[in-house]
Amino acid sequence: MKRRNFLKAGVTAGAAVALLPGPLARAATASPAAPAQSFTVPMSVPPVLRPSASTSDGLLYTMTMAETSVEVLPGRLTRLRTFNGQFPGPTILAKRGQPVIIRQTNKLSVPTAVHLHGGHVASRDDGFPTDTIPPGDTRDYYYPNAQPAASLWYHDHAHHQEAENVFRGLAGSYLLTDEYEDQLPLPRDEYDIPLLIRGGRFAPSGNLIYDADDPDGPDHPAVLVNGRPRPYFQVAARKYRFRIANVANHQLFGLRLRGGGGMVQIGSDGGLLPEPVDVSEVRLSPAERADVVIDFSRYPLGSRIVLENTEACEDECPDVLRFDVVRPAQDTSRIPDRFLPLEDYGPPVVERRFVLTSDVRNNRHFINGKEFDADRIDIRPKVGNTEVWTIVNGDAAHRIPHSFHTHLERFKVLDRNGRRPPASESGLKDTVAISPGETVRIKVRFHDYTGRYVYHCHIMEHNGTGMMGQMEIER
Ligand SMILES: [Cu+2]
Repeated sequence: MKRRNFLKAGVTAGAAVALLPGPLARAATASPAAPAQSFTVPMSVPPVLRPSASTSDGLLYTMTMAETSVEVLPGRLTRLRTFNGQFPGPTILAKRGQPVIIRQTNKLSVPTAVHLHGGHVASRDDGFPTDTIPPGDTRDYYYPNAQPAASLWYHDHAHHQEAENVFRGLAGSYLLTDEYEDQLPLPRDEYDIPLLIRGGRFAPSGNLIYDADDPDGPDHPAVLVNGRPRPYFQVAARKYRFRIANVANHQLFGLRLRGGGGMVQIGSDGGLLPEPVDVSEVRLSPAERADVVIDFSRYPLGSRIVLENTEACEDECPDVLRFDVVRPAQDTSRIPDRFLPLEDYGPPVVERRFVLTSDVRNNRHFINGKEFDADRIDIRPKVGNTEVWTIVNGDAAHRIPHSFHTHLERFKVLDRNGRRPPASESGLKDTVAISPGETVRIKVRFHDYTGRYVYHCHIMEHNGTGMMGQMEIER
């Protein structure tokens, strides 16, 4: 039987999945471990990596990609592909104007390519899918950090290998700040926490079951936050900033505080929004990020507040994380009324159209009818030009969502099906959800770098099987 991907449609069509044969039966024979009970383990915060040297080119960080056994489920070890033995990888805290070099050594048995997602970096440092680090080799990636503050993340991007590499652990946070953000009275330090959210299916042994058709599982048997299953997190009764990232291969998350309770979204993929937005739910397609502030001072001490996933509700929406309000705290943080206006990209001089389609039977994915070919340049944008891209999800019939990501440059979302996007999409972005049948227009500007970069669907199994294009930016 050919590899099939229709279960991905189950992300939005949960009920229909149960009627489908094949992969579901295989999932059953694989005997996945019963979902862990919610809230039995504390959430961990990925440790911040210290630089190993300060060089004239920038701060040098050292990472090794290797197989490591890590306790993910309580009391069991999971064999993972890790950065520095950690799952998720260590957090990099970077400052605008202070370049970073990450020296990556690949001790895995598969090639890797490290991509700084949302990073404005030279082509040679972008982790081009075929520009890989062979097993045993070391490579330096140079990140100039010349862009505004943003919650970025790094992950593997080796062509055909990225989906499994990321599923097995190769992802981490890269939080870039700048002088403007640094002087804002937002929650900081131990009150500024990354939340990397994804699914995972585990065998009774504790090992992850990777199924290219359906890596997160049709029934989302485990949701991992910072590498732990449905953990609890003890918080003080004050404001926190959470850098939420959907690092799943294909799963969508709609994150909401059960029982109501608002959040304030202050940022998205490309940095701070023009102004904060009150939200009751944060919807994230794969690779999208949202910075939100939650004020726990409105809850009495002892309160337990569940963050739930509205994308997979039956009687109740599944648990993701529980915040336990355990101690009082001083709080001098504040959310400003507004942040900076977005850069003016000016009028577009080029318009392009990208239609995303799938051959479900053969698990092939296309942009404008073509599969990715590293030897073919699809578009040649010019430095200094602003372009409007119309992106069409042509998979309405299969009910397959897509998540469109541009490397190098951040874009503005102009409209969805001709309508203004929600305020949560009012900032600069690098990834945008495109629901089945939807048409989204974005405006992108090519500022400076020339060379080859990719743009693709960030559902890992889609870009790995064709839904990716190559641009060569020219002067
Ligand atoms: Cu896709």
